[in-house]
Amino acid sequence: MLILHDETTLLHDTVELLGAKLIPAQESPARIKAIVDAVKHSGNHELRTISASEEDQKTTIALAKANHKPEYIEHIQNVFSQWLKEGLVEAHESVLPECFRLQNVANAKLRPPKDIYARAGYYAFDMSTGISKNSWQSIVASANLAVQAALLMAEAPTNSKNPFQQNSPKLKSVLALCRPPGHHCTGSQAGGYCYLNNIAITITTFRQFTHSQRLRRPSNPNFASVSTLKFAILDLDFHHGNGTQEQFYMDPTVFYTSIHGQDEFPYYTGAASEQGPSNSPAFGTNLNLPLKTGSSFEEYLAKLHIALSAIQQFGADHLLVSLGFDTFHTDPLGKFQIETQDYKVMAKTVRAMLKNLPAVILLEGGYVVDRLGENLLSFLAGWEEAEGAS
Ligand code: OKP
Ligand code: ZN
Repeated sequence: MLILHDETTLLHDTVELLGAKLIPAQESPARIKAIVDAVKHSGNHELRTISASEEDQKTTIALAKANHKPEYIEHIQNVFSQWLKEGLVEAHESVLPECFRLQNVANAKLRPPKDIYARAGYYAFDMSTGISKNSWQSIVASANLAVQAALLMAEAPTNSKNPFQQNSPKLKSVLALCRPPGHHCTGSQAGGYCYLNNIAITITTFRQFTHSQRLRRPSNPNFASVSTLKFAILDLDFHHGNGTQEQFYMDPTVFYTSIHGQDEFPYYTGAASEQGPSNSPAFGTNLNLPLKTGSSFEEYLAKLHIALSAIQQFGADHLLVSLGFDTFHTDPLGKFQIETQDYKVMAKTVRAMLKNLPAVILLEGGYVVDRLGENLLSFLAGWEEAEGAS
């Protein structure tokens, strides 16, 4: 498997609340280090360590604006230095919100508060999503991995600056080691360790690319089909990807399906009844498969078959996987009974049923740091076995 990594993703280093205590965030740089080490030692995969150029960063931010409000992006980028200047935070500390959006009957339209301290709460929905000195760099590097993964899969035209496309013209799958993850944040609120929705940015990249390709090469034989590209998102993280669901809820060209812990974080979404807007072409393009906490891998597989059949029926052009290893049986944030060897079966099942779909796999959660490497390798082994590739 081709695996994309950027060391800048390790810089983000924040804290979260555990009960009344502030602890180092479970979404730690050590997660990526553990995965990278395991991949290197396995020798079975092609690890590409990249670094986002200034131009890449600009492109990534521009693409992110299709999914996030500009003022939200500006806030995430600048809030730490603003707080530092005001003496609200020290260089080694993190911005954490305190007062959240408050709906009220008299004022339906919410506006960001003038108070710089309060604004952190306007642009977040929980206190697990701190912003440290270098968070922004990691957030952009993470999203850029998603962009580069899409560019690779989209087979950039020869006049593209994409340095990878020459090497891998028939790439079937790519994995991006995104950190921070992306599936919880919304268009204007960070949450659940997420700041930019990497999956949504991947889709925007595909669309943008096909758009420019159309302009450049109007005689492209795929001309008719590229304009109606369809995407299927399979969310395998333990938590419901509320942010991704929201980004595409009204969009009939994007199918979202998720298997996640019932009544778990983020608590207010993920019900099976959330199927898309009724009386709309997007109805039925959202499939939530909540699973009781404590469920076995057999119970998980039953849901997975439902998700995969639905994706087959939808008929997507691209598969996007939100991959989380917090479904692992000892995960501090997950509550399924899944073990290392099960990830091999899981991946093999997915790839066997969706064999010919070009796939972009993005890392989301997974918090048992010293088992992350072997769990990922197990997943990749199953995936490649089904793909029949090296
Ligand atoms: C992100 B992903 C402990 C609460 C943690 C946030 C969970 C985020 C999961 N302070 N709540 O989907 O793995
Ligand atoms: Zn998760």
